[in-house]
Amino acid sequence: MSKSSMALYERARRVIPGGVNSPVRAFGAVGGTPLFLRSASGAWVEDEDGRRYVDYVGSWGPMLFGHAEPSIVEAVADTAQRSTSFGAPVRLEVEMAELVTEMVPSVEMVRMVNSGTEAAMSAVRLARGFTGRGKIVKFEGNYHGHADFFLAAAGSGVATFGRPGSPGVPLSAIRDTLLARYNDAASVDRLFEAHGDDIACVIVEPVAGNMGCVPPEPGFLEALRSLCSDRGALLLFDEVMTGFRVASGGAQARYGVLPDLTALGKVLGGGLPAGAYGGRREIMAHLAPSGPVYQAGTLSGNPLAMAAGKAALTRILKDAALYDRLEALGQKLEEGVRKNLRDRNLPYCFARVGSMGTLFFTDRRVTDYEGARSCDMARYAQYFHAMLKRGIYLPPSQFEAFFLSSAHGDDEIEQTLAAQREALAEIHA
Ligand code: HOZ
Repeated sequence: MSKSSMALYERARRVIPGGVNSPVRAFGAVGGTPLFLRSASGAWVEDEDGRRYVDYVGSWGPMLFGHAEPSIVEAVADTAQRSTSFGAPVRLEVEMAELVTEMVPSVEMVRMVNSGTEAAMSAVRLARGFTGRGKIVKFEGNYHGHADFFLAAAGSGVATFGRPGSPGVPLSAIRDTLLARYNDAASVDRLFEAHGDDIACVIVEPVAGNMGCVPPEPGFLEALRSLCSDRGALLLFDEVMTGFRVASGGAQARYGVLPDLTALGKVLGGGLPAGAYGGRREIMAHLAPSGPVYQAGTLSGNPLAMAAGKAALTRILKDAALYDRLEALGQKLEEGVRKNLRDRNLPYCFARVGSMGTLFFTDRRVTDYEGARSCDMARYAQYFHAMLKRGIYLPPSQFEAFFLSSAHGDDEIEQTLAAQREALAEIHA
């Protein structure tokens, strides 16, 4: 056990609610003391006691190239010399917007914000403003940040702590949030039947990552596309996790289904706080100051975040084989995990899309929130700690995806699989 982390956690709990600035970090679902990390490089993180771990959290997604990637660090350091914020337009914002519109197929115009939460909630406001309709459809177990109207059957920390929503969210805020079942287009159809012309948008994680990784079933995203088009509602992809992660153009490029609006974050900011939302020009033109839908932010388009994001996106564009390498790495990990679990009589479901995935402890194939919740959380907690003590840092919740980076290599995968063999023997003893 990390002595320094325990000491820091004690101090933290006196001055920070729960000792953390974002709930899932607290290890609430797996027990024990969260690791306090002090540095990281490539695929490795180091805790306050100097112990090193192969990192599969990747700051919850942004670290596509691993930690302290030199081109990102240099870009940030260089930009910081000329000010950390202007609150005025800067060249880097234009360059970033050009990169995003070049890379993400459905995005013709884009607005920068500071987080994925802000991107998703602003995109919904725009969808409502554009359509003049009030209701939204979201999927159980999907998570779009912590805006009030999203906190109904949400994934991530809300699921981790087994809450239906959150105190403080008035019923009036979620009255217009309609819930559908992930991978079940018929459940969306029924909502359209009942609420016809009142639905402004259907928001979906095209690959769910906040109830663990749950890929879309063939035809699911296509069905959402046609339902929205037929009913005059907008299709909003929350690609905060999948954007620049499952392909350079995100899930919409990987699956060939184009939404009307897209929320971005994580990889977009290269590890600095950044989010964005974008889409068709005629919709984006409704945003202030060109249109009436208001949204603003002092630090939006912040030069440090834009510099880091530009460095990350430029690196993606320069490396034509990046996603093939990530896929090969993911495949190697998956094959090893399946081999380790063979003949163990330990029910599991391994889901993976490129460099994101989840090992669920359940005897069924996980396709929706109910399936994700059927998992054996106690077993995941045992597994998590058995891996942690062998130097492998996994997400501390069954409801979060793991992430690989381009800095992971064969050595890290082999070390992970060797640790897993021992861990499985321990938890299955
Ligand atoms: N909601 C994030 C993962 N899905 C967690 C962010 C954090 O705790 O840093």
